[in-house]
Amino acid sequence: MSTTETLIAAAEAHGAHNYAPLPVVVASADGAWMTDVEGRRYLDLLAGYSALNFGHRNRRIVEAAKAQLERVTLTSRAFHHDRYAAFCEQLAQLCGMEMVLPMNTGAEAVETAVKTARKWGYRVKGVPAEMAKIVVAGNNFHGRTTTLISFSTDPEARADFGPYTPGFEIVPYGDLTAMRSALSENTVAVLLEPIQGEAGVLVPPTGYLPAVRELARERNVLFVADEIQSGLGRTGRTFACEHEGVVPDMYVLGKALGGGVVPVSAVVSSAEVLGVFRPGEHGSTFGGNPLACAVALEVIAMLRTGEFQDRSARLGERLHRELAALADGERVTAVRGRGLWAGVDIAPKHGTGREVSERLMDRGVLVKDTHGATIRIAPPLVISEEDLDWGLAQLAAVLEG
Ligand code: IF1
Repeated sequence: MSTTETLIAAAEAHGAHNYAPLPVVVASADGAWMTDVEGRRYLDLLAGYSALNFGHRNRRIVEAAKAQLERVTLTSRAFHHDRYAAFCEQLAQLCGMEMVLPMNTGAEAVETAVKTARKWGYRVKGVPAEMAKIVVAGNNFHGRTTTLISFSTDPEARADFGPYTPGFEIVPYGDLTAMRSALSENTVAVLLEPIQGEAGVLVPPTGYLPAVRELARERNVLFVADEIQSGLGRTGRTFACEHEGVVPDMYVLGKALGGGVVPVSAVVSSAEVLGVFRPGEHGSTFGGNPLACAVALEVIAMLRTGEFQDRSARLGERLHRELAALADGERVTAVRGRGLWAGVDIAPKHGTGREVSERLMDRGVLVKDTHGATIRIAPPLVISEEDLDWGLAQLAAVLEG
């Protein structure tokens, strides 16, 4: 057996089978490239679902992490530490908001948003006890906790994990009429991905997000934007909401905030909204730890210059131009996305998204399929034009015959 086969067999023997990874075993990575245990190189066109926006082992981020590793890594929130204030202040500023509540994973941050909205509903809006409702969209992906899968519409994510958390109403994504009629006196929040990732990089109809923004304002409902995947440069702006001039009441951030090094997530909002918390009401052992703050501070500093957003916009145009050329119905049937982010529907005669992903892997390109026919492309924002072109040429070659 090859090293790859041996390691995969061992992983399957002792690791739960909650994933079906492509049969590649990565040993090292740098920038937009990964190297497997056999020494083969692969162009990473997934970037850890946007967790690696700045590339693998980004120099600045690794240096920031190393420096912090030599000072202090964890204090717990029982004590203050000297990176916390700067992290909160600078993240709030990047978001144009006032307050930050740090957590670790995306799912924890969405859970935090749910708790924040409910508490705000009871304490500020005046919703009767236990009556708070949150409106969400069909085909959403917000994470895998029991509450978050309670309002998933994906049977794989949901089945056999009940009983489910009540208090959520699901409306079709992009349907303003449905959204309007779902809002009631007891609605505390609308929770949306401004572009739905797992659903296949679904961009809502133009005008939908601004209309929901306005509706939420009129009805005294919090507009919560899950920008865990879409935020922090991926779409060519700091936030996907910006493309339509929308400012939500709350951003939920994760993935790239940790620079591809450590899990860092956060809820960012106004002092009125995040001000609802009192000591003991919410938290996390690792949330806002010194190492996480040091890494995130470097990420924030990098985003402040706008260079990664610009790069994503510029390379994104190139990506979408080249994908549009493949979208002749014979090779690709549809392309969606913004910036360096695309959902590509493969014509049925070329097999499933998974099969195309495997053929791309054989050519040294790594992507991930979703929903049968779709592959999603989300390269590190640091990818070079030449590498991007080469990766897309491999896709074109796979879709030849
Ligand atoms: C996996 C998907 C992508 C997210 C949004 C919250 C979370 C995610 C908008 C939770 C996480 C991940 C999870 C990852 C695969 C990936 C994913 F296919 F599952 F949907 F990117 F498209 N909000 N998305 O996209 O964040 O708790 O994972 O940190 O393997 O489950 P998390």
